[in-house]
Amino acid sequence: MAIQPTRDDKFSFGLWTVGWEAQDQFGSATRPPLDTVEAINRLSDLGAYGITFHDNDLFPFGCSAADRQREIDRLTGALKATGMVVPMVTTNLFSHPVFKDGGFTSNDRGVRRFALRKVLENIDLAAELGAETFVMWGGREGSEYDAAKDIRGALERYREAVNLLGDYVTDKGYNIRFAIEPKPNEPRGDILLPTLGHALAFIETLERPELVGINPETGHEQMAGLNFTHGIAQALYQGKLFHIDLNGQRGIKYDQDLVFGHGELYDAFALVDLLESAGYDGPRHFDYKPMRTEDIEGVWASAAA
Ligand code: 3MF
Ligand code: MG
Ligand code: MG
Repeated sequence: MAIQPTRDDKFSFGLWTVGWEAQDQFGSATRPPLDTVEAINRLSDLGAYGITFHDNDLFPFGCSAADRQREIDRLTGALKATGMVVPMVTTNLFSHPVFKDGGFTSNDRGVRRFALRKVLENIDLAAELGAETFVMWGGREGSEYDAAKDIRGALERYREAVNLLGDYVTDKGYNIRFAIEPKPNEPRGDILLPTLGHALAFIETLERPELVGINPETGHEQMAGLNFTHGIAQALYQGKLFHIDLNGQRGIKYDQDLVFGHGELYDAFALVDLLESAGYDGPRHFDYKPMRTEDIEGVWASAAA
């Protein structure tokens, strides 16, 4: 039996997933860049309802205001043509060398201020596009050596940053909530807020905890050897599952970002059972990487899977 997804299934994809050019630590890209409009059209044909992106998936870091606007216009044109929506937006605070020691927790005050500025600008864009969730993955908020960062100080800076963002959306009257995405390591040796448990505890220290939840990713919890489904159950129990990144992982190793269900199959089954029976009605968001050995047709086959 062929199963055809519909918009009611609320499947969404990061632009960076199907658009991944498949470069890794040891090898360069094996696929050419994928155009935003093409990505939206193909995902729409497959039955997805949403597309998500980092600011710099859409337009390059440091581009002119006119170039930025042109890419936004191309995006909104494709959304209008297909009926796709943008349920979530996120910020790239990890690719540019300036973020080598993090954004919100960089030891350099100038970088911390720049990171906040970049996020605020991107929140305005998220609001303009009608996104209701703003994800924050702190990929570079961490260290390799314990002496390299004062962790208590860094957490305080993290907290100040998220408090400021909460004030910002409140003052602006935006209908946006934040979702912190935990990950134990990679690219940093150790990342702050490494598991959903750490993130849930951190959220309670904030000035507006009601505005902040989590965006757990299947593989990230499994990288820490944890039971993802149990974690999601706790997030649901605490009313904090604001968004979810679905993918596949096989055991404790680097972040594999396999297709959902192509990792620990039984865990994937238990998770679907949980989400459906709990009545989770947020996006079913895929954050995976089509395998580096695939060409573009393989990319679309993996998205269909
Ligand atoms: C890395 C990730 C990220 C986050 C994204 C926020 C590049 O392992 O999972 O993807 O999901 O930055 O949405
Ligand atoms: Mg990942
Ligand atoms: Mg993710």
